[in-house]
Amino acid sequence: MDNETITQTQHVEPKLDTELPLESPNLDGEEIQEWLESLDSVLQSSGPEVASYILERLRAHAKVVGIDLPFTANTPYVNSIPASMQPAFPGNQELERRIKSIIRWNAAAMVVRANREDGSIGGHISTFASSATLYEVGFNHFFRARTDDFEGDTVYFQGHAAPGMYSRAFVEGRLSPENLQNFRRELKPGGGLSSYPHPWLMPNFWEFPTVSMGLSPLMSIYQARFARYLEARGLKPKTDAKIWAFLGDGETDEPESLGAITLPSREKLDNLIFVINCNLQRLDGPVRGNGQIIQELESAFRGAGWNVIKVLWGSEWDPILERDTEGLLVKRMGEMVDGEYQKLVVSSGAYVREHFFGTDPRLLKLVEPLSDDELRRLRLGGHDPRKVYAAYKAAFEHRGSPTVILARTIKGYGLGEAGEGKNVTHQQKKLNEEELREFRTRFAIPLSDEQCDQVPFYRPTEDSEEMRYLRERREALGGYTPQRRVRSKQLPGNLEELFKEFAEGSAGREVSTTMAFVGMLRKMLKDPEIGHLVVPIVPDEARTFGMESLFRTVGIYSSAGQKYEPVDVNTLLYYKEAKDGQILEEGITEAGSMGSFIAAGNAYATYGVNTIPFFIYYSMFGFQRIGDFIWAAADMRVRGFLLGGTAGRTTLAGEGLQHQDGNSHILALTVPNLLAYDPAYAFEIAVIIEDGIRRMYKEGENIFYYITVMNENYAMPSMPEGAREGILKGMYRFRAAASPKAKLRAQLFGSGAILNEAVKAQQILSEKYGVEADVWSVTSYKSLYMDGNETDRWNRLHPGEKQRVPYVTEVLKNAPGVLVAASDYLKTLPNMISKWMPRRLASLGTDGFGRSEGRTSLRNFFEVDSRFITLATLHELYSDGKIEKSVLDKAVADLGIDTNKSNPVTS
Ligand SMILES: Cc1ncc(C[n+]2csc(CCOP(=O)(O)OP(=O)(O)O)c2C)c(N)n1
Ligand SMILES: [Mg+2]
Repeated sequence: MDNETITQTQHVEPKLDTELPLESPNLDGEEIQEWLESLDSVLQSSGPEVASYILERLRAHAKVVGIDLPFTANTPYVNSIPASMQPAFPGNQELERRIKSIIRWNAAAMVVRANREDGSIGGHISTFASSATLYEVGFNHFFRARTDDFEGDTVYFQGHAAPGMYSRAFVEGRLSPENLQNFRRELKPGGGLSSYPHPWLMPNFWEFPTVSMGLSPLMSIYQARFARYLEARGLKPKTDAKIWAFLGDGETDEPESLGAITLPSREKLDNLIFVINCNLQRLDGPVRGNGQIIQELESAFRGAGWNVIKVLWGSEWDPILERDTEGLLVKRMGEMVDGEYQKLVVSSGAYVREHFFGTDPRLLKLVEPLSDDELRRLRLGGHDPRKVYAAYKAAFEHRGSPTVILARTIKGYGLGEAGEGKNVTHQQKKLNEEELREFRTRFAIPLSDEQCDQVPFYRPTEDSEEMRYLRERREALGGYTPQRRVRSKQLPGNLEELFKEFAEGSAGREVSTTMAFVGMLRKMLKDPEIGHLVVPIVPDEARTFGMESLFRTVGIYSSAGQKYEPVDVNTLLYYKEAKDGQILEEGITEAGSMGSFIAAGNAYATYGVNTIPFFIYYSMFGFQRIGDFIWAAADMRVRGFLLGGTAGRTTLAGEGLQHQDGNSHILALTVPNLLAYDPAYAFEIAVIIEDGIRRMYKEGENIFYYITVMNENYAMPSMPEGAREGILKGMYRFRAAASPKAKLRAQLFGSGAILNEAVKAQQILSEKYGVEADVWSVTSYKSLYMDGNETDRWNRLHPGEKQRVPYVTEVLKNAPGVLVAASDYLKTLPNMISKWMPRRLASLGTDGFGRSEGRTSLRNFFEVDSRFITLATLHELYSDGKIEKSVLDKAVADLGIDTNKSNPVTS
């Protein structure tokens, strides 16, 4: 049987009739038998394709003549690949079993030892125990390592199965016993192993953080699509490399898990393989006690156009199924709910006989030759390497759509009384001596009882058959995996020239920072050095940001090209889709766009390609909505630029509560290696992006950027002399006071669009109240905050040495007068750097919900406009005894401030 046939025929299930009720009162048995026989004869004489065609015709005909056929996306509850179509297992099954047992032992030992030392340290035994075969078949036969000549397969390992991966790496000699001993104890001398896959913590080992469930399915989908994008654009060779994602069945309840599954079938991503470990259990109990998670997932994935391969029953079931000529067993298999199945796992052979087979004497007859013990040990598909191998091979060879393998397993497999199949098994991390000995015996680990009690890590000798086999298999697959390797080279060249024009300002023309950014993007796209590496990503928002001109110039990526004439073909900026299009227009999915951002920003490691992603989106739908993906990107050392568009709570007019962003810069504080900027002017953005590309792609720093851009139009000034350093560090004096020697002095701090309000206030204060103010553009409160903390920390740890001065303190050391900050974000943003300022800071900000309104009204409502900045400055001077109360009262009247207005924070 060649492989083509296997993939083509796996949906044609010889026993398809068993999904229908066996007894139907009005059916003449003979008549039905005739139909079945004639189908069988077509199958035999003309093959499955013809048989399938006839059935399709019959279905269509039935519809025409008015027969209402119920829709079902399910196939019977049996293996998708029947035993007759199973390929031969190419490996040495016995050796693989022994290697797997050793890996099982060390994985469990690692967790048990860690918890003997410190019972609070945690870890998981049961997840890997259930998925060991799923991984080992992959390691021995499928997962190809990344080498200099081949990109390698990309594997997303289920986070809680991490001990299994560590254990294998230990047996392979890549991790030391000390490393294993320090599982979840990374701060111990000699280093330890992180609880879960975290590239930040183990940058030479893990590639993808997967333990926040639901992220890896979506990330892997967009990774698979991005691989195709790179190929279509000539940035990497076309290969048959696969993206494997190992998921839990409980994990599929996360909306992100199934939320993007129509994309890979639409895009024909046959480079994508999901393996869902269906142990029917999650943390608390059954995933679907009253239903069947496997059937539910099958219909969801089939409905979405995936190739679904069910691996439910092990080889021991094959002869029993063979004897089931009436389809009774298949029917019985399909009617059990998962809660009952779970009960069978923990029950005796006699119980299985009585409760599973005992419902019909004909079923009992099928298993008559089997002893109770044999009945109990009938394996499930996910624990049978032959079945798993067949599924992986079919998935590997399948063409035209992604594949999902639904593998049935037992949670805590092999733990016996200690937890196999029990509801508490997920959190089992301690095995007592007896349980350990049982586990040892079950998996034939060569340890005496006494040795076993010490829970040693076990590795066969280098010249053992096991070690030779294991090494030979991995060598054949290109080396060890998981392994993170950065293969990209530094970007050459100097980008200062590219951005130079933006230092000159807009010569009075009113533009927004978004427009300025798009101008820069356009220039970058044309640049011979970096143009091809730029990846613009938008979630159906290009027009919002004025990017539609790019549709035409660089095209929108579409694997299908453009099969239609666009409605606006006669316009200059028509909607151009192309096979080598550069823009990733993701539609309304910030999560999906972030998936692309992650794939593109991580390509320097996965593919050795320095793609530079620019993901622009409504800033409110970033951290707030998809913060966990941004956190994962940070962990992965992703590089690139996130652009929070239409930013600022009072700058985005007319929208209201769910659009107007006053918090993204607060949330950006939470991501340690993210630099966050709130620039006001084009030259600031130019300096930040130019330096960002240098730091990330030339210096190889593990940072990425968040830059807010606004849609308010105003004239872009030219760059003040010497501003560059301050722009990057977080603040610089944008406009000095006209008469610095004046008696009444102030320092005004603004950022983003609110900087212009500070500039206006500077003028009002000077003209009407004789107060001379310097205006500072605070481009990054986050950078100033980090610098202040870092300086404090250094000083604390080095008291005897010359004390360092925070940047904020340094630049303000000769700045006289009162201090007032105004922000389009929460007041806490300016407040967090006030302790490094020379004097008290008055902060204005946009705490509170908000309103659908125009900018002027909003800035009045939130009290952040030039009038309120003026008032706050005068109030500070009054508090310092520098001006009379009457000046303040007059100002309130002159500025038209309603002192009884509602409080924006609580209204
Ligand atoms: C987003 C998220 N929510 C909750 C958890 C906590 N958690 C860890 S494992 C687990 C159960 C996993 O069940 P399943 O996906 O079926 O995996 P299994 O261990 O059964 O293979 C839960 C709830 C998490 N890691 N991530
Ligand atoms: Mg599960």
